[in-house]
Amino acid sequence: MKITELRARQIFDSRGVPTLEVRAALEDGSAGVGSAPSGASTGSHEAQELRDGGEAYGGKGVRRAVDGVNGPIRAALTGMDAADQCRVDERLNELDGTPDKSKLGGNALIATSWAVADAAAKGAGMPLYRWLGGAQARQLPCPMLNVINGGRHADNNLDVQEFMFVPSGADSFHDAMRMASECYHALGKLLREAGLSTAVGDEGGFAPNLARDEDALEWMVRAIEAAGWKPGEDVCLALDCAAAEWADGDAYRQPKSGARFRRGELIEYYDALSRRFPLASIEDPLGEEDFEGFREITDALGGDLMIVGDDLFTTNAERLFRGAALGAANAVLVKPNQIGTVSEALETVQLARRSGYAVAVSHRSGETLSTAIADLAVAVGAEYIKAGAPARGERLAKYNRLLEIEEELY
Ligand code: 2PG
Ligand code: MG
Repeated sequence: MKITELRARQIFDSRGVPTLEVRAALEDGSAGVGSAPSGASTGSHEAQELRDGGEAYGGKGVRRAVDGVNGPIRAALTGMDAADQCRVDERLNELDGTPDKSKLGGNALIATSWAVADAAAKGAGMPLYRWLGGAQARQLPCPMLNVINGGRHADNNLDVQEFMFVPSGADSFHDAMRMASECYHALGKLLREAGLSTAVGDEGGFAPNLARDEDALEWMVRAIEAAGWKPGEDVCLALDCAAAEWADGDAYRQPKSGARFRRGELIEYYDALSRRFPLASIEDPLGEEDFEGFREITDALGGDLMIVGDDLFTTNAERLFRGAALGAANAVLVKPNQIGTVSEALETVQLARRSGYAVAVSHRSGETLSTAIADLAVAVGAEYIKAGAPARGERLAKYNRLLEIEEELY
C-alpha cells in the first residue's frame, strides 16, 4: 500500500479560522483525508501549530504548514507503506526534528497522519475503527455533551469552561443520544422561559450569564427532570474546569468572577459541588503543572469521581507516565492533535490502559467535519467521547458517525 501522493490545502475550522486538510492517495487508487482541529484553551505542552503570522487572517494563516506537507513531507512519505502507521509517524517526527513539532507544525503532522491512516483503511477495505482497532473494536463510548459553555469558549460570565450531560444510564449509544438531545432541548426551553440567553458558544452549548457557575448545574438538573429522566441515574453531570486558565502563581484566580482559591480550597469547592450535584467527572480541576494537586484531589474524590487530565497530560505518554506514578487523575483525555500523530495518541491510550486510567477521546473547540475521532474512540474501546453539544454540524458529525458505527456493529 504505497503512498503515491499527498496534497494539503487550506480550509476553515468551525470558528472560521484557517486550518489544513490533507489528502493521501495510494498506488491502488484508494485515498484518505485528514484535517487538523484547533484548541482555544491549549495546554503549554501541546504540539505547536504552525501559523503564518503577519497580517492575513490575523496571523492565523496556515500557508507555511500547507507548504510543508506539499514539500518536504510529500517528498519523504511518497513511496512509504501507508499500512505502517508507526513508521510513517516516526518519519514525520524525524522530519520535524523538534520536541514540540514546531518546525513543520503539529497541525501539518496530525492532518497528514490522519490522511495516511484513512487511506490505509480504505486500501484495506475496512472502516477506520476496524483498521485502527482490529477485531476487538466493538465498544461504543458514552458521550459527554457540553451543553453550557463558559471560560474561553464563550463571552459570558462563567469561569468553568464546560458543563456536560453524561447519559451513563443508557443501554446503547443511540439511547444515550436520545437522552442527551431531549435534555439539551429541555435546557434551552427552560433558559428561554427564564429570559436567559440561548445563544451558543464554540461547542454548541448555551452560553447564558448566570450569577454563579453552580447555577449552570442547577439548570441542568432541572432540564434532565423536565425531559423526563432521572438525574444521577439516567443522566449525570460533568465539568471541564480548564483550570490551567485560572493558575495564578501557586494559587488560582478565576478570570471572570475574580474569585481566588488556594489549591486546598478549590478541592473543597469541588467536594461540595459533588455532594450537591450528580457529578460523574471533573476534567482539569487544577492547573497543568499541578501534578501534586491532581494526586491530592484524586485521593480525596477519585473513588467516586472521574478526575480527567487534559492540559495536565496533553495526550503525551511521558506526562501520563509521570502522573500515573503519582496517582494524579484517574482518566486521560485523548486529543490526537495535542501530540501530533495517530500512533503517539495510540501509545498514550496503551499506557493509560496499563496504568488503569479511563480513556475519553476528545474533539477541540475549533473543529472540522472530520469524524476520525469517533472511529478512534471505538478503535481503542474508549469509555467516553467528548464532542460538544448535540448541536452544530461539526459536533454532530462525530456523534452521527458513532450512530452509523453502532448500526454496523449491532
Ligand atoms: C478541552 C477542549 C475541548 P480546547 O479543553 O477539553 O472541549 O477545549 O479545544 O479549546 O482546548
Ligand atoms: Mg479540557
